[in-house]
Amino acid sequence: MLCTTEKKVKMKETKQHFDAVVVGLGKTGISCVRYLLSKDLKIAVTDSRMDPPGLSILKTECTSVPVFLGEINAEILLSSDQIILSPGVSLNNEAVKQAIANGTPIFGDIEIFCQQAKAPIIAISGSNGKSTVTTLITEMTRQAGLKTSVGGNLGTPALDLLNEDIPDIYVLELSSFQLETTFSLNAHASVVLNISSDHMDRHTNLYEYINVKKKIYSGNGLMVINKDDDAVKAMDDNSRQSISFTLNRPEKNNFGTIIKNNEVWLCQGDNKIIRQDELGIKGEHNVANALAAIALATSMNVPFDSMIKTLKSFSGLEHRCQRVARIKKVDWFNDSKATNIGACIASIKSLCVLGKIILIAGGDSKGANLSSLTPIITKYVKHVLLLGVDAKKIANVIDSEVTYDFVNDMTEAVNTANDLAEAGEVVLLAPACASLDMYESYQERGAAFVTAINMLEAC
Ligand code: UMA
Ligand code: ADP
Repeated sequence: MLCTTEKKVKMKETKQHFDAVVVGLGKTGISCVRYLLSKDLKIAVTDSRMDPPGLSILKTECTSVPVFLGEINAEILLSSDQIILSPGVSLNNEAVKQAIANGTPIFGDIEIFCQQAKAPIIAISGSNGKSTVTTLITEMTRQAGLKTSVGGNLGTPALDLLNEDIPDIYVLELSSFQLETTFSLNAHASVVLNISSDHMDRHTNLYEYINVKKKIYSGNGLMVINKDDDAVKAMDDNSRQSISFTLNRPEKNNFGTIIKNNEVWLCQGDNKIIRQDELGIKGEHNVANALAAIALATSMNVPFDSMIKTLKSFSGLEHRCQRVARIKKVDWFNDSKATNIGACIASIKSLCVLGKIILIAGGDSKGANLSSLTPIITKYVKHVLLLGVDAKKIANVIDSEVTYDFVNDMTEAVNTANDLAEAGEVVLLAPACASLDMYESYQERGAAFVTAINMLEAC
């Protein structure tokens, strides 16, 4: 059931009254509209954009639904029994704040999903690695013969999953924005992979961001805890069933790594599972991701054979530390999805073994404190090419011994990197920032990088 339909709101001047108002007309908004209409509810939609992405679908599929565009319409929010908020809209939006003050229930699509789901949920959050772990656990469970439905922040809006046959398991990638408006999650197993400063333009401070992430552990399911991350470790609850992973030697029954005869093994306690060099995904951060996925998979009794097959065959998602070219003995890597400092640092750390790095960075830093980039850039980066709105902010944290240039666009970044790079070096796009100041998405930014490289190769 949706939240209470008890009318907490006296209708204001507007003559309309709605059972629910959907705020935001992106992917989530459209999935909410479809779901609510299937329940015969009288709904409206509002979006601050004049031409939101879901408008044409709404106009063709749901002609009877009134839409209020150009601002989030406070009057409409106050004329509704409940508000379904898209993840892209902040709880600090003025109209939303008025509705909260008015006592109108506000929640997101994941809340509705949690109330309706009829199969166990595995829930994944964290600043970095969510999509990688979500994909790994999905593949592992499918490899073991389970019927797995996957969605959330990764792509398919959660409510769309309810249109499919009931699976054995739902795997949900959940962002802090989605967790903020979720109250009934009781996952079979869940994990916060790590915490790094991100989305500081939406959350008041890191403490608030951490507390929102912690909501993924609500309920009484298995807590999977990253012992190497202090903020996550502090979320552990002794009264609950929990299992940990670490890049160090693990405690009995928990997951970690051990070195035997110069080989690094991923293991449970002392039991070896797979050698690090057999993993399809590379870099230390991906060892942590693999261990997290293994820990989650054990909660569904997935046999180690199925996990190992997946870990060998899965070589990573597009735009995540992907080698896209090798030109004159220089390797070019696309990590456009490195949209915060934690991801950028992980990326540099995993590629520095190949050679000195020419880093392409910049975009919208989302209010993050970038100072932790300084030592890693000093140690491993030869030159930085900076673009986007926060280019200067990054320049301010680069030590004087590392050189940098500002560039206007990706083509200029790639051309300059090509002039500077010498054999044995690496050119890495790992922006530490979101792409939305210059591109539609991180995918479009990654594609622009690859296109510019292809132009080089063609010359
Ligand atoms: N927006 C407005 N006005 C509005 C509503 C939205 O300007 O009235 C803006 C938002 O500020 C945002 C953009 O529109 O920049 C998209 O917001 P949305 O809520 O409409 O997004 P959806 O299309 O519904 O997509 C959302 C997730 N987007 C966000 O959280 C911003 C998608 O995650 C997710 O795949 C999808 O739901 C399905 O669950 C994307 C994302 O960038 C990949 N997530 C962030 C991240 O990974 O860092 C959290
Ligand atoms: P998310 O969905 O959380 O953005 P992804 O799996 O898409 O995470 O990975 C995005 C980027 O984050 C990767 O390209 C890599 O640079 C970095 N990354 C992935 N896993 C980790 C991790 N466990 N710790 C730190 N950085 C990571």
